[in-house]
Amino acid sequence: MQETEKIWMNGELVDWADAKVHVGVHALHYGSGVFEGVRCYDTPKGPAVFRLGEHMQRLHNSARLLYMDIPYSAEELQAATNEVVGANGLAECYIRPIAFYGYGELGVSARGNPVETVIMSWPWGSYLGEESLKTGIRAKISTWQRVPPNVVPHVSKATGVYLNSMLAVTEVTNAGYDEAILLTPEGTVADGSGENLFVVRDGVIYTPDLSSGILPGITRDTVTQIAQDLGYTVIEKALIRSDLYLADEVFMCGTAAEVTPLRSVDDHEIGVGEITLAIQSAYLDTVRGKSERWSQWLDHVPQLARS
Ligand code: PPE
Repeated sequence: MQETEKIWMNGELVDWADAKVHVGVHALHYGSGVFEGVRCYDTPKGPAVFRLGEHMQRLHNSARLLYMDIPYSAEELQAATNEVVGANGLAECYIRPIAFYGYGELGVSARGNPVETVIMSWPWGSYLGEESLKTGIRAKISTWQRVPPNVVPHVSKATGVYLNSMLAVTEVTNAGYDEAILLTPEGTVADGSGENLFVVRDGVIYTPDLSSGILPGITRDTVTQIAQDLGYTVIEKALIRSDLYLADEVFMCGTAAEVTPLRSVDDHEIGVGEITLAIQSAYLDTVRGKSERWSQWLDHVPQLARS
């Protein structure tokens, strides 16, 4: 990870090297944190954070599912994001807000522990490699299933939930593939280790519905709106693995992964399709402020604004 100058920690900017916690923090032992992944892109009017309000609202929703009160409102966290991104002065960066149970009482119950709130930002290029955006990646279905809703609320972007993704991606990358796809215990398609998933068949776009063990992705919502605007029908429904093998196109999307084509799934060749590439190009134009149509999704960083 590429270091930057400042990190916003509990209300103030601290030097990168000083943003530390004690080894006794609750979250380290029990995975009791919630986080976000947000991107800031360079636009003609200067750097802008994409859908920042929605990300901070989701952070609060994630916390609520863990009975956690973040001591800063979504609006305060938006202002804090501008502060740290402005201080680091990068035109494009990845932003990682995280709130977690800190140091106080050790034991499974989180009661008695303060909630620590941190926002980091650093340069993070293509998640699955620069080439992957054009040529696509090779995905494999993991033998690990997505955590079901009555085991851990996967709707919460909680740190502990990511052990599930870590196992899946480790398994398939060890086997020589680029990314994992997880199925639910019922056998329907959930998502990637860090992305939502879309399938194209006969010109219609499908994506697993929100009851399929998925995170309600902000990019998933962006892609749906952009695709509909381009004239495509987007249907949310339960998908099974053969829907992936027989698809004309499959792609994954997420803040980090943006819109990445899957050129094969479990060695079934699919190839990179034109609907995927059209959506990818509209997505990248949107986040970089090249299309006025979606300018309401861009939060310009005041400190870095260009006229
Ligand atoms: N599903 C999962 C499991 C997931 O982790 C992400 C984001 C998404 C869907 C897409 O959500 P959204 O970013 O709102 O469109 N994964 C984040 C973290 C990746 C990581 O390796 O860390 C991200 O993309 O920032």
